[in-house]
Amino acid sequence: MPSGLRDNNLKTSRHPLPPQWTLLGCGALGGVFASLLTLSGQSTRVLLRDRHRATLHPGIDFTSLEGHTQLLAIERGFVSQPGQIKRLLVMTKANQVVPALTPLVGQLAAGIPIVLLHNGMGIAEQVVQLFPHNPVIASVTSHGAMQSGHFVFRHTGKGETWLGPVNEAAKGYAYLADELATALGQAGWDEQILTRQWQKLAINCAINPLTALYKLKNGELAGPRFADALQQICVEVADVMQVEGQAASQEELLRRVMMVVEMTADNYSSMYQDLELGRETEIEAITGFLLAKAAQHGIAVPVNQGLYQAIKEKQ
Ligand code: KPL
Repeated sequence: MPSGLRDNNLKTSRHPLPPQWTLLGCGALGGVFASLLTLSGQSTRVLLRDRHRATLHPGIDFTSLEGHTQLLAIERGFVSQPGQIKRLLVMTKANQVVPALTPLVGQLAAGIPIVLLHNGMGIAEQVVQLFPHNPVIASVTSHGAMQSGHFVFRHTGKGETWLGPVNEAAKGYAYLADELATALGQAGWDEQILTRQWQKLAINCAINPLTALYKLKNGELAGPRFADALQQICVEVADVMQVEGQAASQEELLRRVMMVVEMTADNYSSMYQDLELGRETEIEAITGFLLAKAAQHGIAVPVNQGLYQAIKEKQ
């Protein structure tokens, strides 16, 4: 179908077996991933909180990167009656991961993989404590997504997605990346996922607080006005990464940040959107995590500290 056209025929698929993917959290990125998985033929269900039981669910209104809008029938379930889960993809905000997963303690058979996809760090370790018998997998993505209404999602940027093991039980689950790749175009498995998490943390420390505080699109961080701040943020993150055993140069981090600024120039960061909508931001899991690590090692991170404080005051 040519771009910009709307296809109003509800796409349905009947799967007698439990869905391959159960998604917990259906915000902008969760909605886009659910849509892409469904379109790739992988049966997908979104698990919602029980307070959404009364809300209408006509399906997902999904607009692709090419501007093609269609209605997708996606099964929904509720956390109190999760049904059979084969693999769980958790796409809530960082601060919601543990509260959203807690009702599922005792409901997931040992061996069912839990894939975590959120900004920030420090959450996966808590999930391992909650689910000691399940493979826990961390992931990072640079796909862009927007939500413009109830179950209305737009894919705004094609990016990379990487998965890797958090605990021993998760080794050997690389095939999950292959399955996601068929939906996302690319997805890889990396045993050193921690390094990629740190690199993504640097990007989020740089882009999210600045765009949220100054009410800017990501692309507006390019140019001289924010050059010093971005550089300083990367110097501080690189300092902490080094003592955490992660090889990192501030030039490399800054190069990655500027690449994302350019690639997502037209997007509003998630922290900008959260502040605008009066929602709790992910500042604790992003800059808060960096500050906690810096404090443990006695490293000064004044620029990140200032941004953290400023976001906390606003939210
Ligand atoms: O992850 C993001 C976010 O907004 O949370 C970036 C990479 C900054 C893209 O907007």
